[in-house]
Amino acid sequence: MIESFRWYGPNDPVSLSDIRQAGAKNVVSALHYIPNGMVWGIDEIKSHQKLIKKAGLEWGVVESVPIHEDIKQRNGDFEKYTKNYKKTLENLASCGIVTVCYNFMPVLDWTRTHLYKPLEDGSTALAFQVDAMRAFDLFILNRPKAENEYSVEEFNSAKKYHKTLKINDVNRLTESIIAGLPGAEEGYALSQFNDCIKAYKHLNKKDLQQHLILFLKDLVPTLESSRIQMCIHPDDPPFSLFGIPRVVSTADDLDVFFEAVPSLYNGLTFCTGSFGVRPDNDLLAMFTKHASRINFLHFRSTLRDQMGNFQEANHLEGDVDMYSMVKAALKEEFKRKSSGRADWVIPMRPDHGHQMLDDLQKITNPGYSAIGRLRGLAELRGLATAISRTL
Ligand code: DNO
Repeated sequence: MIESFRWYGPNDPVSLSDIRQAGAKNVVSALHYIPNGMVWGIDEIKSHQKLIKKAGLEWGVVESVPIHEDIKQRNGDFEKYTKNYKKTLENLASCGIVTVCYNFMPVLDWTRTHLYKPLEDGSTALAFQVDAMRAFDLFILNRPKAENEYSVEEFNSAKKYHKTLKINDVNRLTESIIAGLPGAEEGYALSQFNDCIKAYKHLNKKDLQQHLILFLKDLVPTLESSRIQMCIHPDDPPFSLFGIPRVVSTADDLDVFFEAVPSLYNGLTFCTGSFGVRPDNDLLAMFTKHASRINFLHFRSTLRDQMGNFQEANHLEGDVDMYSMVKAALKEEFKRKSSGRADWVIPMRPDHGHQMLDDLQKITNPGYSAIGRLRGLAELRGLATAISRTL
């Protein structure tokens, strides 16, 4: 695995020099300043690439080239945005960058209700609390007819939770959910948010699945000629929010997508933390089934409870059996190498570290502080080193 670290660009409080000291070789980055839907020009790509090279690192993975909402809804200017998307991919390939992560989550990218949940050891973690999400949906966003989607118990429990919130808590919760976490290319004001959700009112899961399939089918000739490995990121969290379907959450979702678009350039970002939130996802089985198209790894763990709440766990703790995942990844690399596949080394980044030590005093991108991820990377490196000795 190539040890990788995400970098949000020159404004990221975690510098390229920090990343180098963490021992990573590969940078995962994007041109976040380019509005969603616009073409990334070759000069812009090259100047970002140059910054990374100057620090002695390589820009190996793009995370993400975002998908415009018109493409997800397959209306409006989706043809123009698809054309622009292909151009961006060709430009990236011409600069030697061929691994591209993206997601197909409607409206919101990854979502949490709490960004700094205090843990017993004094660090903080990202967390998702179902009552908080439901309280936001029902009583803060006031989404029309949202109450029809919850059971009486769920409704009452959310109501009780909402009653405990002070105005500051309401603001913080709203911010956490809709303002856009780092890397989410869209952030919203409360007033816009209901409109964005409304746009999906007439789309069911099958429609959205079909939109994803049609988009990828359209991209495949470009992917194959430019040798671009598209790597879809799972939904985070892996279930529907605000009554809008999500289509990359389960083993079935992966089967439907990859059967419809079998090209190996239609690849997967295997994010153990995202898939791992669902107890019905057998991570190892999902990994093994689609291993040949897994071209990017997000290794992190989550800890869930019976109610559906979850929080980020230390990388080697929580519900993800990281030993099995690292072993599966190393085995896949070995298999690729033996069969002569040039892309046998898979980029892997530690994801979502806890905020800890000096970082507790700093302004950081939630989930992307330096020390927590450095700890994660170090633990994963140790695990991988030990396992590879046994293979
Ligand atoms: C969060 C990230 C996601 C991911 C996108 C991929 O930490 O894993 O924001 O980058 O969903 O498009």
